[in-house]
Amino acid sequence: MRRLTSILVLLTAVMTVQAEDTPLIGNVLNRQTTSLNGDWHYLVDVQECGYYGYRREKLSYGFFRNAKPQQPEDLIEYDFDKAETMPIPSDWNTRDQRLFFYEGTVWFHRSFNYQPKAGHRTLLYFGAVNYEAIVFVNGQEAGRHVGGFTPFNYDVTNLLKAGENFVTVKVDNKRSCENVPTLIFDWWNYGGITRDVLLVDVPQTYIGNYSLQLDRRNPKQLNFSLQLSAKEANRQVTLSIPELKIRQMLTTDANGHVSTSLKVRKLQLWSPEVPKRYGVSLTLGPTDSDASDMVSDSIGFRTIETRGKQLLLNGQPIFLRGISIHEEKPNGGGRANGPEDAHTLLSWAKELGCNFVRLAHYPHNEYMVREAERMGLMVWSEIPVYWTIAWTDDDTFANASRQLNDMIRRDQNRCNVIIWSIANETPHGKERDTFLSRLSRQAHDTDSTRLVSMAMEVLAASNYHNKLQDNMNEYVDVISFNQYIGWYRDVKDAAKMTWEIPYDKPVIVSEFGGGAKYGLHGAKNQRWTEEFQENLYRENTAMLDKIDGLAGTTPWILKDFRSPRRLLTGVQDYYNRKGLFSDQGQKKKAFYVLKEWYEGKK
Ligand code: GCB
Repeated sequence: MRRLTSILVLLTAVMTVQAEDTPLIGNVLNRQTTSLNGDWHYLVDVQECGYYGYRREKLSYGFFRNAKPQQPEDLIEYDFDKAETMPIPSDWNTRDQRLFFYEGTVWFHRSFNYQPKAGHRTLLYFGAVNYEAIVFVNGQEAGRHVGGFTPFNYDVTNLLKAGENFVTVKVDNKRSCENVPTLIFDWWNYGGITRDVLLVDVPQTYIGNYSLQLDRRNPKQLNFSLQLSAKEANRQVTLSIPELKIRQMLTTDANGHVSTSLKVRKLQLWSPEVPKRYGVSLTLGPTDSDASDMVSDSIGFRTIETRGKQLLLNGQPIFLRGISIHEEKPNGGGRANGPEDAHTLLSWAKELGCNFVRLAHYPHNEYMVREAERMGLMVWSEIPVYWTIAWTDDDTFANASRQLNDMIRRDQNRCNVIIWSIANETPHGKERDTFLSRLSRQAHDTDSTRLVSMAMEVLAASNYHNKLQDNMNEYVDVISFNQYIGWYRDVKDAAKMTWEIPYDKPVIVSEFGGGAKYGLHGAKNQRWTEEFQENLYRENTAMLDKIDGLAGTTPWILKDFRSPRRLLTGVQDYYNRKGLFSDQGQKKKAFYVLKEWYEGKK
């Protein structure tokens, strides 16, 4: 017993070396990184006994200690080294058959060899973990994060040592009323470390994040700002864009911040037709010293604005030929990640004739946004404020607000992102309005160069007349709404419908569609057949043409996706079948209807 006590005292002392909560580093993919992707050991911990004792007290000697028996009689009831492995990033539901429906805690663990650079700092970065992550390095807590689709990082310099290290993550994807998303949502609650894990090597003070964008109103002016990781004054920052012959030296203020505006004369703007990006490099001096930092980027420039009911890209009216996409692998489901998945999904959107994608219903992985930018696809990016959130809960608001912030901070230099969406199909009410109007203000304050929208609902139509009425109209730049005529309502109604959107803003129909099982054929009134879906698309596109101010659509959805709400055996089998592609990537008949309609919108 005495031996145990002295070990505990020692461990508690070590525990006090806490890592700091670190602001999100920008452009992580172009930093000096070591990947921790690959095989991680995992343990499924249904009762969280690796974290809580039998009276639900928090253990100071939980699984994160990675303890090993020291004496033959020692009792330790777990061993990561003997546990099974799964590749990271991934989701446990499709990696382990036993975990297909599992919602709860899984521990992930790996060891790695690392030689920290003298005088440098190391960040531990996660692209996303769904839903709650508690991260430990060498047995000590580095930090915890809530929210399944945004990146986070910790400064783990003080927790690492030269040589063998280990990282342990407690991942918990239990749903709850107060979470964002909440208890009920129409997609699979894939659990796990679903995006990249990286060690980022940075100097003591480094380039934290930065923004380089075309001025909202003046296409001859670039606005630049940069924040160092520390409030260090008089550091020299050089911004260079060789192709534009720009080389600007700036000096940080007392907050470690620089900002400037630059006049540019001949600028090739980014557009879906010519997705031009410029090579940009940022240097923190003095160069050739250990204190220097360098980040390179590839940045495009464009303007996006509204004029009455028109949407203008680079000053010209544009129609958004879009499609909604869930972040699922192109063939067979499971969470998508990486450039190949992104390329395949986006190629399908291109084949459909799209110039726009709605990345629903949460921020997708960074590869998706970057690949879309490279391929000339504009993006709608959204946070999972979906259906009925706990509107009056302060923690819920803080969570949504943080997700919004981190989504914007990660992608603020991706010029293809034109719309930040703050919600999907939320119930009208004062408390919702307060919550969402705060989010809208936040999005505008954080980023003035993009538009804010949300997917609204048109409440039941009377006499075939649909009037959109939502108090949030004044807080958004673009009016978007979902409608399911032909699926949740008779398709024959489509031709009779009239639409009134009484706001002088552009309109996007952010969802419409219906389900079909690929390969199931029959009459056009037979539900679940490809013909039913084909006819629904015909009727809907004809109806949409009559909406005044229609500036784009993002039908629901590119590909069948997994959902626990879709239980019809033999047809749905836990897939929402509204895809234009099957879960295996086969095209359904409706694909061609939409493609043809989009042909006419060019
Ligand atoms: C909606 C939701 C979307 C669902 C879709 C459906 O309105 O926004 O998340 O998956 O309907 O299939 O019912």
